[in-house]
Amino acid sequence: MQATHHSPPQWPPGTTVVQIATYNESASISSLITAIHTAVPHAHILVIDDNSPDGTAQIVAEKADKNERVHLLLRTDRRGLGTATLEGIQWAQKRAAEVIVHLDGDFSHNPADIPRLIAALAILDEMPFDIAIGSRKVPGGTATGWSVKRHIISWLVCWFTRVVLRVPVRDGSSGFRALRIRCIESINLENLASGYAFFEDFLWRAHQSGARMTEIPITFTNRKLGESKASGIEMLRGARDLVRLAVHTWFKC
Ligand SMILES: Nc1nc2c(ncn2[C@@H]2O[C@H](COP(=O)(O)OP(=O)(O)OP(=O)(O)O)[C@@H](O)[C@H]2O)c(=O)[nH]1
Ligand SMILES: [Mg+2]
Repeated sequence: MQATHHSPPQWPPGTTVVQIATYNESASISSLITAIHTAVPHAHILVIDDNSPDGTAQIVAEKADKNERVHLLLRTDRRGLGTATLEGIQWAQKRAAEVIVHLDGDFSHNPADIPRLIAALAILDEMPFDIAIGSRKVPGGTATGWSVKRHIISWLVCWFTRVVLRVPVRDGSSGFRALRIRCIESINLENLASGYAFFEDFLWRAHQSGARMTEIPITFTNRKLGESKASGIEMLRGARDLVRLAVHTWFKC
């Protein structure tokens, strides 16, 4: 099985790519792909898998063989949610996609919400939005099934992003977003956080480059299948990356 790197086709204007970074999501990936295509039938779906030992990539490859709108980007030499998400964005950019949506591979994000996120980008006024965030922290948004500890960590990270990093959104750590590809061209993508802090780092850079952001309420459901990859060590790495960003924000170094 090979990643599809060579001579990418150019898609027609208006193409949407929905991407999912996966590591050991074999329990949910097949039904998630089906649910995404039910919500957005014309979208291409890209799964970026880091050679999961549980065979997630094989499941996706079988679906991709049968459906030209399903794609697998298999990475065999590296790991990381941040770098996987970034590679997915760049993969779609090379194919001239217009909108990218990314979401988790464990059904915590409801694929039925994707059309609302895309619609938020399409609102026509003088300056349409570049990024629509599926937000748990605006009225109507929520996270279900979380422990008190998880709520506190999430609150702290979002507070830090809004107040210390000065990114004017309430749910800066949401991994459920729709992005207009055009705005990515003006964002500096070098040395983005490679792990879970990718999402805050990306928004921070987007804000610096003048991207317009909106938040759409969603219900986040704690994973029911598979296991979390958000280990203690990943959380610590994320915290370190956020502190680095804060130093940069306040001291410009
Ligand atoms: N490609 C890739 N995907 C990853 C990696 N780590 C996590 N993911 C995926 O990133 C998404 C979010 O990871 P989760 O483990 O669900 O993290 P979380 O939502 O903070 O934690 P839970 O609420 O416990 O599920 C899932 O689709 C994971 O499979 C990685 O190293 N590489
Ligand atoms: Mg999850």
